[in-house]
This record gives sequence, structure tokens and C-alpha cells, in this order.
Amino acid sequence: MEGNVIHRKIALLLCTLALGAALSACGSNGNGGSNNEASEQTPLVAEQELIIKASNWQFDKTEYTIPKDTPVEIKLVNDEGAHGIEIKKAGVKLNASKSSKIVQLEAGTYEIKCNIVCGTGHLNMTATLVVA
Ligand SMILES: [Cu+2]
Repeated sequence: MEGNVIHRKIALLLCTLALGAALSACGSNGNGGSNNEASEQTPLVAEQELIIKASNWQFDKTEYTIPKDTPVEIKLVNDEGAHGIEIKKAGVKLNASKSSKIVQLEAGTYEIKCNIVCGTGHLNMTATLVVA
């Protein structure tokens, strides 16, 4: 019985991971809608840049705002320490200073989190991305 439960948990975990990969795959496409769009991705050309600066242990703002349906290059700059950025809903994962990703997002509120276990203040490293 117990083994069964564990197997189910693993299966669930794998599903979640697969879903996450699928989401991030179409995240760069921005509209996140149909598979047709995802298969004919044209590289986005950034019209704006959003720089998110990280230090021990905070981002330089608690809230960032970018325009909706507009290609924006999100760039991480580590002023101090080694931090990363994950914006799950947007399929963004940046693990090194000066790395960046161009996204085009629908209006909404997205959670920004540090994705590198960076020390005692790691869990405080959250911010909000407002797309409007
Ligand atoms: Cu961290």
C-alpha cells in the first residue's frame, strides 16, 4: 500500500515537471496559447529592458512594471552575492548575473523569486512583476 502511494507521488512529481517544461517552452512565445504558435517561434526583438538588481538579500524593488504584449528583455544583475530569478508563470529562469531573457507577456501579476539558495535571507527574496 505504502509503496503505491510513493509511486503515485513520484508520478505526480514527474507530471508537474513535464508541465513546467511545457509551460516554459511556450513561455517565450508570450501568448502561451496554442501549439501552432509555439511551433513557429520567431525570435523576439526586445523593445524595452527591465533590469532587476539583486543583493543580499533583496531585489532593488518590491514591484516591477512592464507593458503587456511587448517584448521586454528581463535582465538580472547581481550587485552583491549570487542570486537568480525565477518567474514561473513567465517561463523565466536566470541563474547568473547579466543573463537575460526576452519575454512578451499577457497582462497580469507574476511572482519573482530567487532560485538560488543564497543564504539566510533567501526566502525573503521575492518581488512582484506587474504586466499592464
Ligand atoms: Cu536566494
